[in-house]
Amino acid sequence: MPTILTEKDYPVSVLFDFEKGDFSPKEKTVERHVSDLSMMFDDQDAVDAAIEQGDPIIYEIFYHGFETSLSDMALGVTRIQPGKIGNEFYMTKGHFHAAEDQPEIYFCVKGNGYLLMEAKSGEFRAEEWKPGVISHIPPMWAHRVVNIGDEPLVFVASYHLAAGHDYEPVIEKGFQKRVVEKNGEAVFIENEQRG
Ligand code: S6P
Ligand code: ZN
Repeated sequence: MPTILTEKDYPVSVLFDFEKGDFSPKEKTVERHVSDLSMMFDDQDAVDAAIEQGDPIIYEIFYHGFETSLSDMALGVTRIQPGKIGNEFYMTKGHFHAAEDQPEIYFCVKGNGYLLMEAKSGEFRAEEWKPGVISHIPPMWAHRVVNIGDEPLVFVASYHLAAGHDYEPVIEKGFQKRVVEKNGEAVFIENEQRG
């Protein structure tokens, strides 16, 4: 174990902006547009139309790695825009962690929606989200967030970089349920991809 501090072993703080749902300084920003999630939505005609109309941003992720000599605790803030593809609400791609023993903490700071979680063994959970809800995602659960509101939904994530991402199972089969608008309400419907 090293006992001498190196340059990266010193404390770091960043400032969160509650209005914007962003923080600074950050190391990296990733934008996900409709075209990055094209296979995730049910209505492929609506996907094509949205891409033709300028391929809008569905969400952005702001990152800070906080890597030290001995640890890799990371901060990710995700800001999901309000909107739908067809009648399906904007959402994150969703993923399992590549390292099966890695959990994560999500903290909803702005907006309304759902955290969907699904285990490979078939269990499904949906947590209703409003500002202030903090959710623990245990290892082995895929996780996706859906924005059902009229404003951006913003959440803070804390996880280890070693967790990694496994998107393949979600690309292939989606989650068990989709969140769609029906008569002005957000409702859950079965994902027909599951057959
Ligand atoms: C990382 C963490 C989040 C997501 C982000 C975007 O483990 O769960 O930072 O990466 O919310 O979601 P996705 O599914 O596109 O990676
Ligand atoms: Zn994750």
